[in-house]
Amino acid sequence: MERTLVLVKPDGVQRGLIGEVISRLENRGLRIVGAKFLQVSRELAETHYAIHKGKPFYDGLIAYITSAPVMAMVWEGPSAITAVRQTMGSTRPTEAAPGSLRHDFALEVGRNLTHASDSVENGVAEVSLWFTEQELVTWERATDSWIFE
Ligand code: D4T
Repeated sequence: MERTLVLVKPDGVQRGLIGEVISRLENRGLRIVGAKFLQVSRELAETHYAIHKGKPFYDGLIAYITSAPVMAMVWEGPSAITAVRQTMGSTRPTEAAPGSLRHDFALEVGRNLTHASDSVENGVAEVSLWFTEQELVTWERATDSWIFE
């Protein structure tokens, strides 16, 4: 079982797409583990995007993610990293597969609606950056055996 951090970024929140993102992940069969709605601090934004420091789009990225509240969530499931990134679509919305969230709801890389962890290791690191252990719920869903093999 893998865990991934999912963010509905400020554009997704402002456009009323939190429910759409949650629905797609629920429909896919992934299981929610934690969720919170928050205004991202500059400090959290800089830690989360530390790998991009120095890149031309870095300042815009920090301004974007701190511009309005985000919905932060943790989702789990078998191959959750790959499955969630597939549901989101490629980082650049014009390269995202038809049917993916970014294809269906976005146009520009700097307004690409969502974030999802890109590896198992980054999933672990990002979940512990955004959530405390107490904020995560370990539970069994009544439908688990019909979705998880
Ligand atoms: P996030 O982290 O937002 O889910 O995006 P990805 O994991 O899909 O992609 P990323 O780390 O390569 O990029 C992080 C973030 O930076 C923005 N970005 C990226 C941008 O504004 N211009 C660019 O050229 C790139 C590569 C979009 C996502």
